[in-house]
Amino acid sequence: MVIDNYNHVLIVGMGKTGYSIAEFLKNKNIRISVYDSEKSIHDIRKELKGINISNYYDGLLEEKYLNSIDCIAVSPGIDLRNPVLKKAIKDKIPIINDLTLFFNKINHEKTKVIGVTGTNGKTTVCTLLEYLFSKAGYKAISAGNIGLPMLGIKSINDLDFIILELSSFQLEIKNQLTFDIAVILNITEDHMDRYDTFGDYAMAKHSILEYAKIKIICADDEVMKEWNVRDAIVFSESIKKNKKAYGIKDEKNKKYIVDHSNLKIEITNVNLLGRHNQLNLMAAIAVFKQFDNRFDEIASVLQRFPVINNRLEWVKEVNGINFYNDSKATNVSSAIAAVNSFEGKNIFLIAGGDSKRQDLSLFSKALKNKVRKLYLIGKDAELIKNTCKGLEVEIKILKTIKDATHQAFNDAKSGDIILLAPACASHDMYKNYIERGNDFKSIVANY
Ligand code: UMA
Ligand code: ADP
Repeated sequence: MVIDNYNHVLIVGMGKTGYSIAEFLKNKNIRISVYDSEKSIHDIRKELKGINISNYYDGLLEEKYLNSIDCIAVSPGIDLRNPVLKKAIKDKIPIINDLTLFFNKINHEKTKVIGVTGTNGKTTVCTLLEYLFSKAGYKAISAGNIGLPMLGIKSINDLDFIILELSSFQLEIKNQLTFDIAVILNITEDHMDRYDTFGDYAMAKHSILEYAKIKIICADDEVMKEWNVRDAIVFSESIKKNKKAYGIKDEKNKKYIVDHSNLKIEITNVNLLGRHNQLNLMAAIAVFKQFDNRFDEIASVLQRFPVINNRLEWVKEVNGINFYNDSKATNVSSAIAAVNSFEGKNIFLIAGGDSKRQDLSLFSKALKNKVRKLYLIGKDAELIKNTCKGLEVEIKILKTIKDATHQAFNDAKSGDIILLAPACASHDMYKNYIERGNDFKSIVANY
């Protein structure tokens, strides 16, 4: 796909991605029109800072906006099931995204591109990789779903590594993506409000592997097991016979990441809690090892890697009760991973929000014998309560996180854990999961 062959591009969605696409196209002698359902022309003009725009559209996306358009560039927030986009696909108007354009821009000889996807753990692994590469003396940056639009990376061809965090929304556009390494961490249910079936969601993730030079996947993942990916490097909680496998080894009360060569990296005292984070660490090590073998240094670098905000983040200990903020647990599987990280402890769990059409029965099953009390908030509190009826624990519905936290603090005793791991999106009560986490932290700060 060569963008210069097109005359008139319609950018759909003017958030971070839309602006970065306009910036990318501005000097290419291509007409640009823009659409955003919410934003006014005035707002968009202010952000575009003098970029020449042919037409501004808002409200509902209409077929007439496609007159004279020969390419549509969509933002990840745009649902491709929109009737106008479906019609455009039928009429063979190419639909591209920032990833398509990114591969137009990158000099692959100089800069290696690592793509990381999965339902959970993307930000953790991308941040970890950027940290590892940087500490090892490389120029590396992570971008994409993590927050910095990939087209916004500065001095792109000076970099040794670009680590792209990719959501299913970014991968669902057909692209011939030649990643130097593609990683899929796991595939469990999420974003079911954007997909007709779980299979559609999984296939979006699968597309990262199609043209990748090296593939790294989790051997324990039920969905990926079915795919029989050939020639993949795998990581797993148990050590596999496979020569290309990374596993965990327990030895004299210490924990190591090992492979079938001489690799042995101690991870006993890393700051990242839980078995899910051991998988994340393995994925990052498996990537790093493709380029660098200095593992003695890396082991000590790993020990210093800090917990990322809102991801199983320890907040405070009060009267022997420890508070953890996992506001980024926006789906069932990440909340389950959080609960499983405190084996043998009494957990007082705060959950709820918008459950995004997920299958909540898995959540209920996973909490059995682990959670002492469940405090539910938000839009789907009642729905979750009904699903968790069989749990035989006390379930309370509260209006706010503040009420839920106070209640949990009343109920918990020294040695217990109060955990915010909502299993749901936050937008029914907050702007995003960060605000939700900050709210929780500020409540706990007052204890
Ligand atoms: N809009 C429409 N019509 C719609 C939907 C949105 O016009 O039907 C407009 C909105 O009014 C808004 C703009 O589109 O002005 C927003 O576009 P966007 O939702 O694509 O958001 P961006 O600001 O471009 O941010 C996107 C990612 N957002 C989503 O995937 C929803 C960001 O991931 C990403 O960091 C950013 O690109 C840079 O690459 C966020 C996210 O929530 C953090 N991702 C999901 C997740 O992690 O679960 C996938
Ligand atoms: P993403 O960028 O994919 O959303 P994050 O690293 O931000 O991933 O983590 C999102 C949530 O998932 C957090 O609650 C975190 O504790 C949890 N998590 C991280 N890695 C995993 C994993 N491998 N499996 C399950 N949950 C995970």
